[in-house]
Amino acid sequence: MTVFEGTFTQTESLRFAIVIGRFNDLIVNKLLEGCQDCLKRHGVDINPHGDQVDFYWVPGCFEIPLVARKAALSGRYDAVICLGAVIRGQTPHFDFVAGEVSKGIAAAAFQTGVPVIFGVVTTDTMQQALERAGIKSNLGWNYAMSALEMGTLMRQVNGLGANSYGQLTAASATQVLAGEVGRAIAPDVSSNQMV
Ligand code: INI
Repeated sequence: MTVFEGTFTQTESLRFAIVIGRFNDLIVNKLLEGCQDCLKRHGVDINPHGDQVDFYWVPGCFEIPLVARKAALSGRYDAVICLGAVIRGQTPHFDFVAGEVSKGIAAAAFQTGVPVIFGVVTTDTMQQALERAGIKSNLGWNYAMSALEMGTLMRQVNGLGANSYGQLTAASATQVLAGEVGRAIAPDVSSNQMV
């Protein structure tokens, strides 16, 4: 039996894209702050001129999936974090925007095999959005945690099984066997079985 689990350590080589919809920027900037704070406190260099995090700004949530998918396809990132805010009270097309961004983000992950984190706050009121963006808690932090967990998990999954080239990555398997990556208990890796 094998247990694969993401970790929140050994983050120095991870790379993230953060795709941010500017609409409702009061909320979104707070989510971004929480997200960056979490990454930084888990050892990620969040400097935009550094190697680990790139930032993509788009007008609103509707535009997020296109850029998120493109970023994921680039092969540069362990995870793509999508941040946005859709507030029902403000527009009759709440349902269209919320529906498209959620479907689009899910599709981007499925189509690319890269974790694409749904960091979009959808609320009925601005008050509720504020509560989720810092007044009570800051969900930006949680979204970064999901990205760390999924990014490290997928490195294990891709490394142990057939990776994108259909081959076992020996170095990754060795790391897992040595207990360096997560808590995975590796099976007979010579069998090259996908989990
Ligand atoms: N974009 C959001 O990110 N949040 C919203 O609440 C929102 N509302 O309510 O309209 C919103 N609209 C803009 C949309 O995302 C596109 O940017 C725009 O329609 C241009 O394509």
